Amino acid sequence: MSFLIFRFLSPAARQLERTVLLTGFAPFGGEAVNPSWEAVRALDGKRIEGHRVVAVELPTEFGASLPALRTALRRTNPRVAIAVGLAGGRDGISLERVAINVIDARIPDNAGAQPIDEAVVRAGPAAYFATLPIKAALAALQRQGIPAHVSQTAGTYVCNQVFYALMHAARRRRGLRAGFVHVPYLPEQAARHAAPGMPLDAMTAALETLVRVALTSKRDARTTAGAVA
Ligand code: PCA
Repeated sequence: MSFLIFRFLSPAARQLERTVLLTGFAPFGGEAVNPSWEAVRALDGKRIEGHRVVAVELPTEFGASLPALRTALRRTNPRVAIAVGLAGGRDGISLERVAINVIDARIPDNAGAQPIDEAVVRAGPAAYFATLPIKAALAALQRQGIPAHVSQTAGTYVCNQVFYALMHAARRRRGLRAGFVHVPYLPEQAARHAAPGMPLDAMTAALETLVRVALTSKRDARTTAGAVA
């Protein structure tokens, strides 16, 4: 469908266009920027494997992030949905494997809320696995020379909450592949924190690769990316 025709379609007809939803987060914890949103925003409107990328910024708030996520899912009805957040201090791209049904906030969110040991979904299962082909994505990123690893925890803050809620919603959406990616600090943030960093264009390239792999690989690769401890 050409872009021109697309512009004149009703919202319902637009949903027929195949889309990929990417979300990033607003800055939090005293940082001026959140690289997750900067990287996702750079891909907004891009076509990848015949799908249009829609980028949405989520508030870094326990309360407001979930309605924003649900609205974005309803509006875009995506084939692939990847939520992205900042994990300052980590080295490289973290392909998250598992979302857990717990919130334990180390710092208050942007609205001042600091829930401790609460469920994301009351009576929900303890955890969900990402349905993205994370091993195939890892191999593709390694071929591209972008540092990446499979992570066994997305933490217990707003990112894990959104990841869990995304997977909870995905179980009722057939054909949707979903998951979560943490990105490290940008170089200027990394310098301030004496921590690892990554240039924005490498993050954006990594996300584009992940979307491409998610849209094209039927099954995940069978290679180990496990951890002993
Ligand atoms: N990182 C935080 C929340 C928002 C973000 O970008 C997290 O890892 O929970």
